[in-house]
Amino acid sequence: MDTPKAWLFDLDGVIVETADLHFKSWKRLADSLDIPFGEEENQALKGVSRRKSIEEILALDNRTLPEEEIQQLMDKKNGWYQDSIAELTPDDILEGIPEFLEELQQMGVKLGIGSSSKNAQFIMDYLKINDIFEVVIDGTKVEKTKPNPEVFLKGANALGAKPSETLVFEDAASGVEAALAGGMTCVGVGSEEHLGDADLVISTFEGLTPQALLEKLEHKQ
Ligand code: B16
Ligand code: MG
Repeated sequence: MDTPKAWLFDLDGVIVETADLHFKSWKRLADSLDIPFGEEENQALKGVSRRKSIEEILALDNRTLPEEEIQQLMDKKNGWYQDSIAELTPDDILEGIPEFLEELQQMGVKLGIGSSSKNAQFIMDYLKINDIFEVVIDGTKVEKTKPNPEVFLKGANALGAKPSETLVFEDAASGVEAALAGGMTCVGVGSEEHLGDADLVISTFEGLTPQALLEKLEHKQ
């Protein structure tokens, strides 16, 4: 394929392994509510907003709670989660990502973040990656969570690219769905089992160059 003009990266699970930190905090909350919750149930929470996540957890046990209690539970989970991300350092950036981003910078393409998280800016500060990305669209800037394409459409637009000129990297099925619904090409980062709808699935960025990735995509299309 032609070199995309805009390269949009999901944050949690693509740039840094915060997906596991989200899981641990949700698991702690679910345990406190006596709601059975494991890795498989957690898949449905990846990429979606905090609000949608708590709704999914309560639905596992057909629970309904007053709005005030829902807010308290979200705040509790976010407190635990914020404590865990405060430990992040640039060493936590996933294998191969620094090299991959450096090559993209040398190629002169546009780079952006498309995340559902309202904590994205904190995480980017801890990882010291603010200067790399021209545009950050996160959970504070969208109304509709993934799988709605809003986050990526806003990202592409802010980078001056059409959806067809944009490549998205995502670790969540909801995010892959969002990118495809927005008319973009999507690379899934993770397993074929969960991300099979993506145009291409990679398990890691380690040892991968942008050129090699584009060749892989070319063979798939
Ligand atoms: P917060 P991403 C998403 O980030 C996470 O994948 C998802 O698990 C989380 O619920 C969501 O952010 C909201 O996060 O509670 O920090 O606002 O993968 O889109 O970068
Ligand atoms: Mg993610």
